[in-house]
Amino acid sequence: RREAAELWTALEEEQFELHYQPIVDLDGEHTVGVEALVRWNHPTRGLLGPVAFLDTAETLGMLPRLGAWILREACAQAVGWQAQQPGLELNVNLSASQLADPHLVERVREVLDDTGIDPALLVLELTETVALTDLIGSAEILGALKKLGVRIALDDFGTGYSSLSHLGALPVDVVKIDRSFVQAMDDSDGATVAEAVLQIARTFGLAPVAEGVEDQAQAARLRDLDCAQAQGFLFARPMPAADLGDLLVRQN
Ligand code: G
Ligand code: G
Ligand code: MN
Ligand code: NA
Repeated sequence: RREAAELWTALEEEQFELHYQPIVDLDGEHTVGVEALVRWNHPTRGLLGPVAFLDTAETLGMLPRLGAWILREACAQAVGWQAQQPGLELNVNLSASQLADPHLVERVREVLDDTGIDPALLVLELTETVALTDLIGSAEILGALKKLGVRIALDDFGTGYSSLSHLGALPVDVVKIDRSFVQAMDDSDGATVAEAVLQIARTFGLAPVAEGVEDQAQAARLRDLDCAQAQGFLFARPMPAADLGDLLVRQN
């Protein structure tokens, strides 16, 4: 109960902040996009990751509001970076309750209008378990979001029960290949599974982004499998906005 009160205060007093993790093209290892990842700058416990508070916030009904703040903050930040690096993409995670929020499309439209971000450069990430819980409802909402010009990514791809028929029913553009597949690539059975997951993505015309790439061997295998984009500690960890800004200046 104390944490509940603290979380509401955190929202009022804007104790949340966003870190950003680069998404790179595997050819040149250039940053082509960033994923916004929320942190709680707790007054006494320091900087907390989403695992420490996001489920509680969701249960308390704080997302959609927190989610709307995250989207607005990330878009405003990205517009600045895009002035330096045109075409830089921004990925923002959506939670289950945001997808269930009847005002979601309106909220996203407002943020697009207010920040002036090019919708084509915004990618909204949904975990496949969330997207597939209510397939018909999801397809409708994702369709409405896509009419705004944004793109949709299925996060943690391959870990849910994404039967192929379900995948075909959702208007999705990108799949984030779950890091469990990337890390399993170290042995030959795992590599075969990763290849199959990438093949499924291609069959549906979806652009794959490999997650959790931690070493050069994994990156090399992904290049061999024609995976164009990746994210992971090998390239960069999630970092504060100022550091990401420095990284972009160095690379441009
Ligand atoms: O680095 P990391 O610990 O930031 O993220 C852990 C998990 O929290 C990931 O599964 C990620 O998708 C989720 N997450 C991080 N930031 C956000 C956010 O802004 N909104 C939602 N809904 N989930 C997030
Ligand atoms: O939204 P999602 O579940 O994909 O969030 C990304 C999460 O993965 C964040 O918690 C981020 O810190 C974490 N992450 C990013 N790169 C790596 C990596 O190379 N290895 C591991 N173990 N985790 C990573
Ligand atoms: Mn994600
Ligand atoms: Na993920």
